Amino acid sequence: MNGRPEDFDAIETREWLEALDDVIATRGEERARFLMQRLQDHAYRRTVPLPSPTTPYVNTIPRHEQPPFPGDRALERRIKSLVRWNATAMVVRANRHEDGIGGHIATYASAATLYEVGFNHFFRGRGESGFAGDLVFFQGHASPGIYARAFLEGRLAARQLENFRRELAEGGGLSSYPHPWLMPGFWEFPTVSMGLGPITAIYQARFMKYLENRGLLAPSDRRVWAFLGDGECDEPETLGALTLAARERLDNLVFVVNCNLQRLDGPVRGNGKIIQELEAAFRGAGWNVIKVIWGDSWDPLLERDADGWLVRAMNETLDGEYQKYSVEGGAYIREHFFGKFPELAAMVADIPDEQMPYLKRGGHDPEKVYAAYKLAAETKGQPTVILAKTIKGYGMGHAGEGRNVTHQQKKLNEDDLRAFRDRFDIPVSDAELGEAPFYRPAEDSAEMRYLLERRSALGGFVPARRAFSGSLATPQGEFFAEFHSGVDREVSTTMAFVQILRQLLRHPEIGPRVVPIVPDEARTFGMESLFRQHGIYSSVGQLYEPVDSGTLLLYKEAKNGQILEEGITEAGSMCSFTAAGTSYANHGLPMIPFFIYYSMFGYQRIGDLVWAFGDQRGRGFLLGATAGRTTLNGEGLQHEDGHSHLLFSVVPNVVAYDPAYAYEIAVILEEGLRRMYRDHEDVFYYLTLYNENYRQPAMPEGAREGILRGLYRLRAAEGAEGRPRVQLLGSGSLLSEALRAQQILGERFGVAADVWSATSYQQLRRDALACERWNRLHPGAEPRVPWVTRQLGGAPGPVVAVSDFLKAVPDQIARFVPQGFTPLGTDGFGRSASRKELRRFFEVDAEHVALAALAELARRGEVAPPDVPARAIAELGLDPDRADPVRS
Ligand SMILES: Cc1ncc(C[n+]2csc(CCOP(=O)(O)OP(=O)(O)O)c2C)c(N)n1
Ligand SMILES: [Mg+2]
Repeated sequence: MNGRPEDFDAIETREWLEALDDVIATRGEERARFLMQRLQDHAYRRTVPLPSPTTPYVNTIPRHEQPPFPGDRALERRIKSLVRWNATAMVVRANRHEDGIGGHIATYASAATLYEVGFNHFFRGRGESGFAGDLVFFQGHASPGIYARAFLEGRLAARQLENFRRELAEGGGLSSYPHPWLMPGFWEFPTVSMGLGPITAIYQARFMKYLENRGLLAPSDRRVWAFLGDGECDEPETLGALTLAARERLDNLVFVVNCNLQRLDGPVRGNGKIIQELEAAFRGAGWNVIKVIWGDSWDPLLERDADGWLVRAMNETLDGEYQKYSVEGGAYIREHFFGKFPELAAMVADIPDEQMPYLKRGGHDPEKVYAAYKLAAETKGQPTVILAKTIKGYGMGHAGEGRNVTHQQKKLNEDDLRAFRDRFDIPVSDAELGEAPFYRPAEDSAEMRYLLERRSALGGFVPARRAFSGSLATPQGEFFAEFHSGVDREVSTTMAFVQILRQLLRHPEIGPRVVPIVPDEARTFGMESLFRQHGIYSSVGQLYEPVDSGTLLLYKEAKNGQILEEGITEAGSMCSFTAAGTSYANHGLPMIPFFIYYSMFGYQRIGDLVWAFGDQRGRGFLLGATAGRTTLNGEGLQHEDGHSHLLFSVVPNVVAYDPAYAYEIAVILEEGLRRMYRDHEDVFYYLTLYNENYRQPAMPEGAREGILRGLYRLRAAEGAEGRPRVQLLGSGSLLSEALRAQQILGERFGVAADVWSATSYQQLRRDALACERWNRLHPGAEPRVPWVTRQLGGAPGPVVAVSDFLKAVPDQIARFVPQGFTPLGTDGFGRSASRKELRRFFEVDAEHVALAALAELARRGEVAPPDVPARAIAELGLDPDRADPVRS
């Protein structure tokens, strides 16, 4: 195990070790460390492979360095037992109410001590301001324990516990997992999608330092605690940002990994050792690693282990074997663990079999856990991970302790409950036992007073979510006027957006609250000039002279830099967006993040983080730049985004726009700022931005409402009288193709076309569905008419819509357009080609728009079928036998 070679000369080994002991004793630890480092360097130069990145499989903190435990062990055990009981009863009762409703007992059962030590001694509440305290990320599946504690604290009623996982039951219930959307006064961080909690926690800790370094938040010793599972560590997000945490010296961050050696199906590393593997990963990334493997009953054995037999057995035993020990009796442990070496067997000869199982694991020993937390809290300049070894389903006995099926065990029979009650000494009588009743001691009992006193000393209950109620004076009217008047030069919507962002950054009140976030793409979007002016945030400032120091566009890093230039990590950037977008709730400090990225690498790549952002009521603007399947010249299949609008349409509180012009962007941003930062709406915005340059016209009179609702008439047909008529809808860059089609139709086919800007099919559809629902539920009342129907219903002729997205995007409104609807879009894989070629290939250019309009008119007999469409195909140079782009 651990690639450890055999010791074939024990005497020589002992001499080396004694020499080191001697140095420690006479010259101190510092000198010993120096010698070890020299030895290591020397070995490296002699090409001796470096020693393993792991330390022995024992606690990082030896007993003699353990601080005294400041709490009342007996009372804390009692409280913990009651929490265990209520958590279990809650899950068991829920499943009696409704079979299959689910819930988890085993996760919390393994983590109870890890949480209780935190609750009694470390987690700081929000304090009087309501916005201080620690940010604690709870493992999603441990929620029953967190609810059970809140019940003891008097924050949740028995009725709510009764309705665990039945939120729609009368009197309200409790959500399965941490969801701020569902329990906004309680949960702060959605963690249940594995991996999102840990990576978000890292960026929350980093953002706290950012706020402090920018002078927006007073420096404090507030901490971020993230509790996660050992199985969860297989998610790439969990370990993906570890180096950032170390690089940023996030000593305000503590990870606690509950290493119960199991995940859902079975062992996490049956053939290996998850704690050692994680130790290597975290240590290699630069974290302070604290292993809490063994409980105090092992200490005397370890202290007698002068020749290292015990540690060797610990090192060599696999997790699969450790799991087996947790379900087998003492005789088995004696034979298979202590029986590995005769010297080891001799050490435990006087321990009877029945005592063996009480050789506890470290994560179940409050003193060991306390020591680890204290050391973590005192560590400077580094984040800390605590790797705590536990048993999954601890206390569940035959019903599940340490078994592979334990994760999903949610039904305990009376015998199981009795064993549980007896083990944890719960005052529930035999007669009541079958009911699995909740139990809360009297208000003036010693345990209740202790529990409440501890929480009050630590600043209040955890978790508790608050939302800042003050408003930001967001800019309105005048501020945006300059963007309404059009631009004479040809510019892209990306450039227009950056111009608005620049002005927002200069705004006296909200400027400092703006947080531009970009994953290594600022030059692509023309944002590099912001570097010099606003600085790129760096916790250490700039320690080198930048290569471009003499230029205007210098790459300036600064300790108070405002821009979060995240490097190539959309997931990390999304986490920064999350930290900034929830700052109003976590710190009482509303921040305005603008996360601008390559739209293809947005939802498609990090959709689950976007979903979680919605859940936690985050606020801010996501900007999918270089949008469109055809507008992005040359980049091809993996870069050309033709579907993010479909993906974003699924998030209930996102407001998504596909604007074409600078003034549309200005109107949308003004409204977004108002809704989120003045009126506290829990929404966030997604806007697509394009890189095609064209003239930005002035805003037409009265367009504002339509821009926001998703559709307005941009240019009416001229000389429509007596001619066939069509309605053309265009979005984003492709609005210009609709305008060109208007011209083609008028000049070459005698057809009059009105052109509309469709800024948001998502908003149009939501409004239409809301009207439809209301009408269904109010049969006698005056029916409500959706905006889209009000706009297009009376407009003459068929409707053709074109966008740089899948046909399914405009198709969202088809049902609400009475006169028929033809969507054109970019279904299919992108191609490396020019804009013009791509638009022809995907059949979204003006010529195809014109053809679609004529085909629809011909079908209705308003132009001569089949002559007119056939003439269009021939005259406009369209190839009818070209392969369908969706299949080629
Ligand atoms: C992304 C994601 N995939 C799968 C799941 C389903 N799931 C829930 S808990 C679990 C096992 C968790 O194991 P571990 O992280 O070791 O936590 P433990 O319960 O053992 O403490 C799985 C697979 C999930 N919640 N999220
Ligand atoms: Mg686990």
